This record gives sequence, C-alpha cells and structure tokens, in this order.
Amino acid sequence: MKYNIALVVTLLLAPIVALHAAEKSKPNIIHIHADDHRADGLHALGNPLLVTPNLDTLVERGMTFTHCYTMGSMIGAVCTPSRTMMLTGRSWQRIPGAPGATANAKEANTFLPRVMQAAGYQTWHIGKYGNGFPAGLKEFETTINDDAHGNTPETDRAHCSQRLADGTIKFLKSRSAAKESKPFYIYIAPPVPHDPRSAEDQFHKLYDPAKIPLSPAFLPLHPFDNGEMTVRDEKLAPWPRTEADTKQQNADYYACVTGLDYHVGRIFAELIASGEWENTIIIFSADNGLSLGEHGLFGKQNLYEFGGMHVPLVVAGPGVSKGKSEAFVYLMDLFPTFAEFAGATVPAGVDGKSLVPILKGKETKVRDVLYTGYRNCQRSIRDERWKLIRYPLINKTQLFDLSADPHELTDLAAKPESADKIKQLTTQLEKTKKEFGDAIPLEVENPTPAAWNPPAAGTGEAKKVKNKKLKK
Ligand SMILES: [Ca+2]
Repeated sequence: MKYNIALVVTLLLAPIVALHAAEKSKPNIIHIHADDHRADGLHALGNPLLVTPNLDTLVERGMTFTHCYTMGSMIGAVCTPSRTMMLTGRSWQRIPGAPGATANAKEANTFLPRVMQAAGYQTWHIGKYGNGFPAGLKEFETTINDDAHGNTPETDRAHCSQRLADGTIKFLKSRSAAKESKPFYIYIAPPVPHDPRSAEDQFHKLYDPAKIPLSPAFLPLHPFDNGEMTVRDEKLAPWPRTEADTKQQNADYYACVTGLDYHVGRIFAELIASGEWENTIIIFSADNGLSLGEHGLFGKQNLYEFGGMHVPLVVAGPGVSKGKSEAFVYLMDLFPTFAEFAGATVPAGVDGKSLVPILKGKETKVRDVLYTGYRNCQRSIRDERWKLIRYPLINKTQLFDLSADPHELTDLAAKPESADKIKQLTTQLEKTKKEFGDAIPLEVENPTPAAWNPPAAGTGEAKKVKNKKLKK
C-alpha cells in the first residue's frame, strides 16, 4: 500500500541533518506509550498487514525487545497498575494503592517526572490521564489531559492521535522559539488503539475486514473459566465469537494503529525540523497487550502471549545499538533506563532494572524468567522455552512448549512426562512471585468447577457493551 512515502524517506535521511543537536550532553527522551497495543502491533514487529511506516523506522534504526511485559494487574483496568509501575519503577504489588503498599508524604519525589526534573529535564505529558496514574502525571511540569476514551459523548475520538501530535509539535516549536537549552522528557500517552476503535476515515479505508485472516489461536469460546470471563472488555464481542465480528474488530484496530503511526510521523518530522532528532532517544511501547479473538478472548485480562500482558517495546536514538533482544523485560525497567540516560539518581524501592547495558550491546539479559499475574485468578512463569499458567481458583495448570507452539494451542499439562517440568516451573513461580511481593496463593481450599458457558442471550450478563466504532 502506498502511504506517506515522502515522510518515511525524510526520516531515513534524518541523520544527515540536525548535526548541532548532538553537541548536547544529555539526550532528549520521547516516550510514545500506546494503549492496548499488541506486541505484534506494527508491520515491522511481525504483522505484515499493518501499515506503520513511521514507527517501523524505529525498529529499523534501534533495538526491539520481543519479550517485554507489564507485570500484572489486581483490577480489570490493567492500564492503571501498568502505567503506575512504569512511572514508579515498582512491581505491581508495591505501587501506590496496592494492598499492603506503603506510602509517604515525600513519595512524589520518587516518581519518574520528578526524578527527570532533578536531573535537569523539562518534563511534559499529553494524553491518557484517568487510568494513567494521575498522582504521577501531575508531577510533570506540564500535563495535558486528553483521555478521549469515549467517556463523554462529545469526545472526538477519531482525531485524538491528531490532537496529541498537534500538541506535541506546538510544544517543540515553543521550545525552539524560546531557545530552550534543557533537554526534554516527553511522555505521549495516546489512548489508542484502545476501544472505541475510531480513526479518521482514510485509515479505516485501508483495511478490508474480509481480507484479514484469523489468528491460529482463534476460538469461538475460551475452553474454561479463567476467573474473568465476563469483564467489560470480553463483552465487546458476542458469544460465541464469530469470524465476521473478529475480522471487523481487527480491521478497526488496525485503522487506529495506522492513524497513530501517521501522526507520530508528523512529530518525527518536527523533531527533524527543529534540529532535535539526532539527540533524541525515542521509545515506543504500550501499557498492555490485547486479545483480538485468540483463545476466544477479547480483553487484556489474561496471561497468554498473544494476550494481555505482552507489549511492544522499541528504543532508538543516540548510543542505542541496532537489533533485536529476546531478554525478559518489564515496562517498569523503563524507569531506571530513562534515569540512566538522564544521569539521574534512581530512588530506593525501584524494582525495575536498567536496560541500558542491553541497549549498548554489553549484556543480553537482565533476568532469567518472566512472571506475570492477574488478580487472584491467574499467575504465569516462563523461560526461553516453557510456559506455565496457573489458575488457582479452579485448580488448573497449563503448560506450553513455546518454541514448538508459540500460539499456545497445545496444553501439555496432563501428559505424564510433563510432571517434572510443572514441578520445576511451579517452584520457580513461587520464588519469583515472593520476590515481587505477591502473596496470592497458587492453590485455594475450595476450587470452583473449571467448566464455563457464556451467559445466555438476553440476560444482564450477556448485555453487550456497544462497540462505539460506529461513532466515527
Ligand atoms: Ca491499556
């Protein structure tokens, strides 16, 4: 598909211009942190159907982390603990507001915007607010709330990527006009491609639902009760899930991703025009992933790889090696990473680990296993090959060989030869969850039946939350 080629060419030639910016000692940081953006949600991240030429340039220039996750959520709104972990650097069990977490009056000094300010940065935020950890966002020198989450009827959802780009470009121009000498830390938080999935018409026209193939993991119904079967997001599609609806939802999702990419390209062009491109580290990531029909699910309240906790992460800019890392990393690792870029002091209590050694090509990993959790009903642990998901409330365990089965289609847990592997991974899970302050048990006294049937049509539970995609 022909799309915005001139801008892409400009971006690829960008290192030729803006040479003076490299003289600055501290790099600028722009963090574009999307909402419900799947780990494979760019053309260059493995989805050939998606048209994302601008964000793809980051993948071409920088380092892609293929195994980045948000650690978990104690509530259905996975966004909130995820964004809080990112801005505090702490595990999901130790963030402000988590049960048992301690708070103190000076806590705001340990939030990322304050830490960056103390290191001499101008801090600026635009975008998602309500579920984005307001206590941390208000510590930015400027914060522009543009949730556009469809909470108000007048919200013009289709143009929110445009508004965020306009705001960012205006800020960059004002810095140029004022000859601002401080480096910047910009946090752009588009509430996209989170539903309602409405983008400008030109982007919807790029995707014909009929031509979108279903995921190999598509199922009409999830085969058992994972403890969160009828949460808001799961009601965005009918039960049983249909091929036509799933394709339409994917098409609308893709349109929102491409719309975001287009407007991100405008920000990139302004960075080049303002002479800041060469000295700016750009990070693209998301607060959580999303199932779009995989395993019969449509939310982020699950621990599958093509599901809720797995997110994209790409870092590009001065001093960052080019390539791909399979290291197990968390979004909370961005806190000490940004601090290291900035020469800032990392406060006590940060659980994340700096990714700078990986970004500079000096290390290949920061941890051996990857653990995630959701409420009291799901826990998982994985290594390079094996993944275990535990559902304590129904006394069920899944085991997948990810090297042979990346879509988690074949549960090996019932096979006698899996017993040792399950024991080993369960021990590892117990150890790892303790490290991060997670006291939720992997077994309960009275497990409930695993069988699940969708609510009957016409009952309150089955009432479908209207997908507001028609409000274009
Ligand atoms: Ca989200």
